[in-house]
Amino acid sequence: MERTLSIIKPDGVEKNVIGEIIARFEKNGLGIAALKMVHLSKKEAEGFYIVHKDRPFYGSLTDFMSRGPVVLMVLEGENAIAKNREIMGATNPEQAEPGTIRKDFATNIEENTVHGSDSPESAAFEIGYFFNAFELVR
Ligand code: IDP
Ligand code: MG
Repeated sequence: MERTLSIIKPDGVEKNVIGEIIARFEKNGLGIAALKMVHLSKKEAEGFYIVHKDRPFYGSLTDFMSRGPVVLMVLEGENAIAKNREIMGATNPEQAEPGTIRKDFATNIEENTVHGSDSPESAAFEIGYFFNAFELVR
């Protein structure tokens, strides 16, 4: 069993596809261990994406991530980190495989609908950034 952090980004919430996205995780064998909807502040988005602080898109990415509500989830299952990344598709929706969330819903490389942790280390940091032990309900 492995856990990963998933975010339905502001564009996904705006497009009204929260249910469709969650259904894709469940149909692919990932369970939900924690879930909440929040509106991140600019500072909270900056802290979450601190690894990208020197990238040219950091300012615009954190503006985007704080412009409206997001859905935060901890997904769990076998190989949850890799499985989630596969279901999400490539960062740039133009390069994403057919049938992936980003291919089907993303607007562009920045507004790409979902986030998923990329390693056990980032999953541990990202889950701890948003959830405490009491909120991990299984
Ligand atoms: P990932 O979300 O597929 O792991 P990362 O390279 O970790 O991709 O980038 C984090 C997020 O930053 C992306 O999901 C996307 O929202 C945004 N991003 C990545 N590359 C670019 C870019 O070249 N221009 C604008 N935004 C970008
Ligand atoms: Mg990443």
